[in-house]
Amino acid sequence: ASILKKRLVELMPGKQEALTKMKKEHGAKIVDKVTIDQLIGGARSIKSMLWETSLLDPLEGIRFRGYTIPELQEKLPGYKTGGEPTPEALLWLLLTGEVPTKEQCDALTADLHARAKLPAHVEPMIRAFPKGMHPMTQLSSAILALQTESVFASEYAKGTSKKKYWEHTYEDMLNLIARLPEVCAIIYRVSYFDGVVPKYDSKLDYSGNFCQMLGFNDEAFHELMRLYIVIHSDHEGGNASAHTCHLVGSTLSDPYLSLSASMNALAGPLHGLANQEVLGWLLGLQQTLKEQGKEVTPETITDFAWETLKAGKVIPGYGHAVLRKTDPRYMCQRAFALKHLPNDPLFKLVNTVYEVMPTVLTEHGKTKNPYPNVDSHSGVLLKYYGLTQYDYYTVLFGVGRAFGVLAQLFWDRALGLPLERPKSVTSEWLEDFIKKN
Ligand code: CMX
Repeated sequence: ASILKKRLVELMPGKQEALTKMKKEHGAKIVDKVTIDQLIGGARSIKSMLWETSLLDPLEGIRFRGYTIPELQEKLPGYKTGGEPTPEALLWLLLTGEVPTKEQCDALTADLHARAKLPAHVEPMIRAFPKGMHPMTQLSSAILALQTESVFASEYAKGTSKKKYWEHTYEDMLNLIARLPEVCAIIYRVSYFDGVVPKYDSKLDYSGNFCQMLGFNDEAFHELMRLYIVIHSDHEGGNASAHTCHLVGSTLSDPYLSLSASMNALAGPLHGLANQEVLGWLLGLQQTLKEQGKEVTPETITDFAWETLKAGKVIPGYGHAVLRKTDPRYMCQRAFALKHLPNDPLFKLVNTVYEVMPTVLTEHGKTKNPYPNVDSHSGVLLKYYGLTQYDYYTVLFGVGRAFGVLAQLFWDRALGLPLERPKSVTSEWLEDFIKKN
């Protein structure tokens, strides 16, 4: 077995026992209450789910296994010394809670490369999709098509024991993560180019190979991709893509079925699709002002933002269901831009938007959080390096998100978490409840 699997085998009994003990000794303790507002309002902030890999604080932002993004950048091994943390290092951390050594990361890279070969039917299927099918639809469908290889599904059909679920999930998780780069590269090269995909290069790390298969050989872009995958991986359990994977997986649907469902949630404009919407909004802003013969200034941006709001639309990339301050995922992308592309005009535009938008949204008076989220910044960085096809951006978010939700799915099965089944009520039930209370 791989060194990662061995480490997990060592860690699992302790975690399982601790959870059983906690349930036995403290199971009846009350951690939260639910108001009617929350019941109608999308269950906002009700604590009702176990999620081990990360935790989100409304003001501080995300911590992965206790570490902030700057701490990950400092502590996790990079591809080169001092570089951005690698997704392999992050996966190790998410799964074990421990910071890996460079050797452990390299072993995981090699393991992923060894698992990367696609089953023969997947590439022809992607190539047969109609032109113009959204890349997220292609991604979700391709993940479903990969499901023919699910170890979990085939072992379950053979009658495997509950005690082995974690192991089958582990195999599916790594196979699936390993196969995403080629799937996504085929989607990209077929959707926007001649369909020729550069050869898989197992001498590179996960992100480096992924970038070169997409057609990008600039090492700075590879560094961006490492950081991009890491920061998009996990954002605790309640967001729609994470929760979907957890919910679908709780029926013992295998990791392929669960991740495909998760990607469908990510494809919504209020969630992951916002990153393509942001770039569309910025380019629309530039174009409109150009047509009107106006300069891009704080005043003209403010006017354009009000037009969007008055048209009954949201400002993409701003607001958040949990966060109440600027997203640290935005800040780390900003720091990357300041280091690598300080003079890029679109980066400057993003900065000016950041200067004015919180005031506009505060005046608008609806959103609880007038600050930018992760999606506000990612497109500008990708575009700078030549990845200009913005309806592809959410696919990259999806690759990142797979690392987080699958790591948690592993623990869902390792801890034997049950079928998820919250209680719903009708409005008549609520009216009756109100009369009595
Ligand atoms: N522009 C305009 N209005 C906004 C807004 C924005 N950026 N953010 C929130 N609002 C509005 C909401 O639409 C809501 O209006 P109604 O009362 O008319 O329905 C009101 O403010 C209150 O919303 P909220 O409690 O502040 O925010 P929610 O928790 O309901 O929603 C989110 C959170 C992210 C969906 C919302 O802020 C939004 O639509 N933002 C724009 C889309 C976006 O950037 N999504 C990406 C989020 C990150 C990710 O998942 O990738």
